[in-house]
Amino acid sequence: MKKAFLTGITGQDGSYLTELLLGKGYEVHGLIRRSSTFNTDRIDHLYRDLHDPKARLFLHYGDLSVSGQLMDLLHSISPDEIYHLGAQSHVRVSFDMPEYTGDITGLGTLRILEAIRKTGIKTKFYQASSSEMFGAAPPPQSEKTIFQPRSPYAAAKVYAYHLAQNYRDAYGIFAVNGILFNHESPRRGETFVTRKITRAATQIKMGLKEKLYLGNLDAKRDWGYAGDFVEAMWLMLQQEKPDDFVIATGETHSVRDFAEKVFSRLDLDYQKHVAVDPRYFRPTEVDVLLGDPSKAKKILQWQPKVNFDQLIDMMLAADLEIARKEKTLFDAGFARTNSERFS
Ligand code: NAP
Ligand code: F7E
Repeated sequence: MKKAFLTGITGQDGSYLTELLLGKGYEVHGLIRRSSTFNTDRIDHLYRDLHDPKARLFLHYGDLSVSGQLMDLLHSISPDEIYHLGAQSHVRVSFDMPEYTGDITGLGTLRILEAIRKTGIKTKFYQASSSEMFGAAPPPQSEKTIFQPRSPYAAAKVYAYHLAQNYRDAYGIFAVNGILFNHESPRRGETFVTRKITRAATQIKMGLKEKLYLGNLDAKRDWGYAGDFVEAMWLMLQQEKPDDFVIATGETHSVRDFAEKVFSRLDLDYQKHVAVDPRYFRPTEVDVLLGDPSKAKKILQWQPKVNFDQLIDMMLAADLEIARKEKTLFDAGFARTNSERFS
């Protein structure tokens, strides 16, 4: 039985990847942070009591800021594959918390790579690199495009990208960079723009909210489905030689297009409900991301299965269900307030 170790297992991608790996018969170990509220919602459906002999998912407390403990964990688990997905992953927040973002998103990668080097375990390493690294570089962006990062998050990811390459060259570690463009799902964090829109639009539909405040409506992104993208991560670690790959759909849409489509699917006029709040603007913006995934198609034989419209339908169906439940609670007098959260 192959063993995998995941950082970021409680995040969007961690949950889909854990499903995939358990489905393939892996034993999965995940790093989780201690939190005063539960942070395992996305993987609770996969968890079996540890007393169950069939349990194959194991969670370990830890943090990407603590290197000694990462070393102990990797030494004792000795995984065949490491998927390093943990990060402070919000671009807007990285302007508010640049030092923390550098520590977790940048140095966090160094700590894992050093743990691999120092323990001498034989393993394969996946680095969650990002299309944000391309920043101001004109589209389409491929593995050959020069990075022009536009945020502390992107700068930290560029640092981590080069570390993965350096540890591959210097120490012969099987380390790959998956340069993933934006990928979304019903499990996307609620402060990323797609989910912010589908959550608010469905609440508006149920009469729980009137307005949705957004930032730059003209930004364009290459949005795919997270379930498809985690398959590409796994494929990268099944290759004979380590290499770096862009994973994208090859289509781009503006935030305005996304909002318009979502509201019209619900028979609502987005112009009536969407307002711009400059609070959500970024000091420097990435205007257009559009990936060229031809290398992944050729070498990994990977291509996305879920298209833009199907992704929207999937997210809307899930968020309508949540909004219906919220409406029931609201009508019964147990409502949570629908005030804006940070995003
Ligand atoms: P996400 O939902 O924000 O999940 C981030 C994960 O990192 C969570 O499990 C979080 O734990 C964990 N984490 C944060 N700080 C940590 C710390 N100090 N120590 C240990 N764990 C920590 O992100 P995602 O969308 O799944 O993305 C996965 C990875 O891919 C990230 O590295 C992200 O930067 C990168 N990426 C994402 C996209 C995308 O479009 N989704 C595209 C390219 C690259 P908690 O649950 O406790 O917060
Ligand atoms: O913003 C604009 C915003 O926060 C997308 C992360 O997973 O993908 C993600 O980063 C666009 C930006 O994602 C709002 O200005 C407008 O242009 O959903 P987002 P992101 O910044 O592209 C990359 C690939 C990652 O690696 C990251 O980890 O939408 N936008 N109005 C808004 N964005 C947000 N969050 N909130 C708004 O109200």
